[in-house]
Amino acid sequence: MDRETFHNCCSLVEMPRQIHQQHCSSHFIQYIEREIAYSKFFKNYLIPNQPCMFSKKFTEDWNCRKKWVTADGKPNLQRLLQEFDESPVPVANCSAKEYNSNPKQIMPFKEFIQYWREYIQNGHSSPRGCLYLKDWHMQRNFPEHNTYKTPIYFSSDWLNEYWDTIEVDDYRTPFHADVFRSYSWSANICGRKKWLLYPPGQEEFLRDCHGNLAYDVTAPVLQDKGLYPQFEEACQPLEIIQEAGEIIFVPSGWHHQVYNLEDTISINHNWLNGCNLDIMWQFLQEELSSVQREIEEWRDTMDSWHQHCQVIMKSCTGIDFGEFASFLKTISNNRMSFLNSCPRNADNIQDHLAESLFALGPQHVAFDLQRVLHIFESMLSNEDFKRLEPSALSFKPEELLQEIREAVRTIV
Ligand SMILES: O=C(O)CCC(=O)C(=O)O
Ligand SMILES: [Fe+2]
Repeated sequence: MDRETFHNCCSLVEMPRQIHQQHCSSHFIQYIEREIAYSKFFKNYLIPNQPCMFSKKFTEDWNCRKKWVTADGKPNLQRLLQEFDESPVPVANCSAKEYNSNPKQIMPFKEFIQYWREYIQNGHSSPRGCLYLKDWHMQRNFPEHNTYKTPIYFSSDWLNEYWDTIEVDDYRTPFHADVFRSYSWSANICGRKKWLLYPPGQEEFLRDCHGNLAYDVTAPVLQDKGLYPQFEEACQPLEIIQEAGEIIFVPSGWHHQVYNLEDTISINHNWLNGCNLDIMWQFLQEELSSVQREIEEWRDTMDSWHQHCQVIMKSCTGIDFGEFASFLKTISNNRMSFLNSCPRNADNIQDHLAESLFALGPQHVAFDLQRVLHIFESMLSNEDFKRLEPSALSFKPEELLQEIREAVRTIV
């Protein structure tokens, strides 16, 4: 990141961002034909939380694009079988609906490919329903396959784990926003998809009279005013066709529904960083409030009511306030270690992290620390955070806050 972008973006750090009621300002998605500077992507898409599409130039040297696709653009099932054979993979059944998603099972990759072959031969139907391979952490399990390379634009990735997933499907993904309100990028290895995208806030108009999100935003039932009282107020979604090789950037909190128009293989990745950390923190506070409303009636009869709210929140969203604090601690400690040591061999942090921080540059590290500091300050003044039992945290938040403040003071 360059100095100018850093200084412009740091003035945003203190500014409360209004992402919660965006309107459909344009019916077109910005198209990125060839390489642009990282700062440009940061300034024009990450910070303003705007979607864009990268051309197939950005994936043309990926191994999976060369090996997993036949000359006529179809999935190369033979080749995939050779590579993954008996590996267990998660498969969802999109003919069955459990709440707002589809039930999943684990099966050998081979068995899924056999199903898929039959499904294709049978004119895209099967007595077993419509199965699709989803959320498979392929890159994590087979790093030696060197399947693809994450573009630099998506490399400031604070979700410590690799959440690379690969999907093989030809159906519809129900209407949703991604986990923790993260960003996502999704590359089509082969096939085509249609995306319907709604800016953050529009989902409020797409709820039924009980407050549940629509499963399919194109279903005729949404016209029923009794069931979907606010549907008329929703804007038209951004409708995008994604071709083979293209990568879509889906910003934080943009709800989406996806159709596979052909037999498709795609690589999806969710990520978080200093640009959308405030959105995640806002989301976690809203999740906790909704749990609190849900069990309000027991508030006065239970001593550990607040602790229980945290437990329920963790089981619903996968994270509670204590873990969010640990997440921020890891991110800030890594950056402070990086700045304190010679960048090329920062011994306290993993090599690939040091490499990635080095590539993004010291201005980016400074930006990251400022953002963590800002959210940490907000968290420490949150009443529910103050109520956490000391045992919920593995460190003293005030001490860490001082350390980060000191680090930021020395670099700005
Ligand atoms: O490609 C798809 O089916 C969409 C996947 C998606 O939106 C997700 O996994 O969050
Ligand atoms: Fe998604």
